[in-house]
Amino acid sequence: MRLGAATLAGLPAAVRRPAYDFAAQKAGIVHFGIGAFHRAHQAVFCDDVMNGGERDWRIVGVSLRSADVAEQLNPQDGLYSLATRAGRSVDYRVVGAIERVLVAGRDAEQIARLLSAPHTHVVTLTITEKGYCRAADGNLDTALAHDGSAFARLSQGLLRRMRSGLPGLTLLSCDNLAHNGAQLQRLFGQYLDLHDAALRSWVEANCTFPSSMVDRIVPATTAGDRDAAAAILGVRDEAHVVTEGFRQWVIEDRFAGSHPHWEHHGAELVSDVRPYETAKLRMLNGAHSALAYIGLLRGHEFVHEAMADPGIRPLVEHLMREEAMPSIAAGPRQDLVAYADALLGRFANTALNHRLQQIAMDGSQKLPQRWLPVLVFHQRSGRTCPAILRGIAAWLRHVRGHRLVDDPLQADLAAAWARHGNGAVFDGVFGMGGLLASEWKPSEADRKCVADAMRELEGVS
Ligand code: CS2
Repeated sequence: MRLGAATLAGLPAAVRRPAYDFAAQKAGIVHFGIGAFHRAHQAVFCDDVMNGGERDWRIVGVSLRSADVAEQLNPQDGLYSLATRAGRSVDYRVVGAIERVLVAGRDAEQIARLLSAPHTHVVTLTITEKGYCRAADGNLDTALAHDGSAFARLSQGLLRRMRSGLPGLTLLSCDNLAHNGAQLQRLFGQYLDLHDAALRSWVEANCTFPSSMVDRIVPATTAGDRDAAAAILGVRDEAHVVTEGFRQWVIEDRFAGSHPHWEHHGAELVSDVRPYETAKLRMLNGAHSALAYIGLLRGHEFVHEAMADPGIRPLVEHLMREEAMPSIAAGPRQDLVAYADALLGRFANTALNHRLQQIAMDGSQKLPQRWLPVLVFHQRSGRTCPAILRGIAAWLRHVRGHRLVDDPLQADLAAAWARHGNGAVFDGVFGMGGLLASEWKPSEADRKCVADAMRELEGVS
């Protein structure tokens, strides 16, 4: 037996479920990139909104790569369970916010129809860093923005919307990118420049691209998690998601039309998201990446295990408090010391089993916003960042390819290793003309620090 509309009533009483008639709600949102993160974050906010009485804010999800999530959710009427784990307690609820899942490469017509429907007001995106089709110089890589990409689907749907004389949409990026709204606007704009100048002008005049900071730790669901859920629910849930208690969503208040009142359910609407996204990228995500690469080299599997390693934790604290924190201009309501304390507590959550390997993927896309701006900040006053530099050394070791490397630049990174070898790979990647060349110009002290760390990590890998 599978979770679905027909089995919902039979679930144990302790499992919370939608208090609204989910099947009667229209979809007001189209979401691109319907992974576990979306199901544990934005979809839950929408579920809360509808539990609170607002109507027609269901979501149609679009998968950009495989049909896996469609196969998990569609036979379950879009229903899935969410396990929130804190210490020894686990809370289960069923979320009714997702109507169904389409697949970008297969359902182009349906996606275009939805994007041009009068009841659609908002498009949200969690397409990961690489979904933005950026080339090394930050501009659009036209080869990546192929026909099945989010940009292609969006432009097709928005063209129809423009022709129907409907109002524009709010296009809301929920990815871990600095200035994610502005980046989406710029890159999608470059895509439209190449394809349809009239549509580009219409989008500029009618759509908005608010930035947002999203935060919730969501480990990839395992077979064991699904079995544990089945034991509680009494039915199988192939779309089950596991998460932590904490959640945060800070959204720039710039909507093109109506939107769900997420702000009545814990989200914050602000005029400037930058201090929040900077703190999150540099303190949370920056520390995560260091934990991942150093932790994997030291033989750990999960974040909480790496946090318990006395050879890692002080370094992570140093990265957060001494390197990232001073580089952030905090907003008026932000307490960065309390933020660091809370993050260390969240990372230590032994109930989550958050795999380091999950964080380690796509490093070439993540590090530029997590570590490099911090290095640039300190470079201005001649300081180095030993913790980040150790992270860089561990990342370089990681992408050498002796273990599983999942990164769109994997082949280029392997080539950099082959060309430069141990002694020069750092300069080959971060120096002038390198794959991750940036404003950061490594000093002699930086080089020595990375070289020492690479030698030392060689011993443990
Ligand atoms: C992580 C993030 O996988 C990663 O790179 O750093 O997914 C992190 O767990 C989330 O951003 C937390 O909100």
